[in-house]
Amino acid sequence: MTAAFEHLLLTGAAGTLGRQLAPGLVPLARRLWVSDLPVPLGRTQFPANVQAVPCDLADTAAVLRLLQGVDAVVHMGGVAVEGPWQPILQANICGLHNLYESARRNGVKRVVFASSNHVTGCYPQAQSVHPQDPPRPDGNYGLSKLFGEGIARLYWDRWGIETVCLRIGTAEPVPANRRALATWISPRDLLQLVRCALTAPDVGFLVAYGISANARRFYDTVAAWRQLGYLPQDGAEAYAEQVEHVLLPEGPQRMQQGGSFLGIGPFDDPA
Ligand code: 15L
Repeated sequence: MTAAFEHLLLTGAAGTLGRQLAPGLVPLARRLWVSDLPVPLGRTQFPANVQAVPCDLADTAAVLRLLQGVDAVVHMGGVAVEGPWQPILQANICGLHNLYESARRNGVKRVVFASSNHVTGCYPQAQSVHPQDPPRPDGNYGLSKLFGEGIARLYWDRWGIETVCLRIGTAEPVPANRRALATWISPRDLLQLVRCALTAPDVGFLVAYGISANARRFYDTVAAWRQLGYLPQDGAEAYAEQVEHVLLPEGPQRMQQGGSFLGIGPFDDPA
């Protein structure tokens, strides 16, 4: 594979998805920088030709420096689960604003943004959702990802930075319950999807659900996948016998697309 980018940046590189993706992104760039908070980054091993650069996304000046000379960003950084507002505000909202503002000032051309299925997690599981249907976030985390999609749209419309927002489903080695038979994405499919999102021509602003070829999917994936050239190799149905009896608790967690996140909160954050 010839390098598509001179200088590619992966944020959230010490997280589960960042660690999984880093080796597969190496062939795409002459220089791959990987970033995360100093402590988790220091504990993580990366391929030899990858440079690790610690950075707190909430630190405006540090993010501006981090993006100097960068052509494209795979943004996996931030809080990845439902939880109280303040940490999500800092990492997923202030951090993302810093990222896009620095991208604008540094001439970054494209961002692949790890959005989430939780942007539409309050839809019933019985309904098929298209990326252009109205958002129905299922908590603070889903709401922050909706902000992410909003800032991506703004920076495309005003400043010409392309973004593919990947509403990633359940990115785990194998599906663990019945819901995941709809939402699962395998490690190799996730890598293919991220590569497609980095290299597909003329994406402008695009939202795509990130799952494998799951027969029970909740989403209408056809148009966005075609635009990206994404052809998933795996499907959760292969695991149906093992996990379809594993159910989330009765009620919203079982009925709505966001699953277990519908069982978390409210948080009664301190004022
Ligand atoms: C996500 O967006 C989360 O980052 C992850 O922790 C899972 O909960 C996943 O969605 C999911 O919905 O299974």
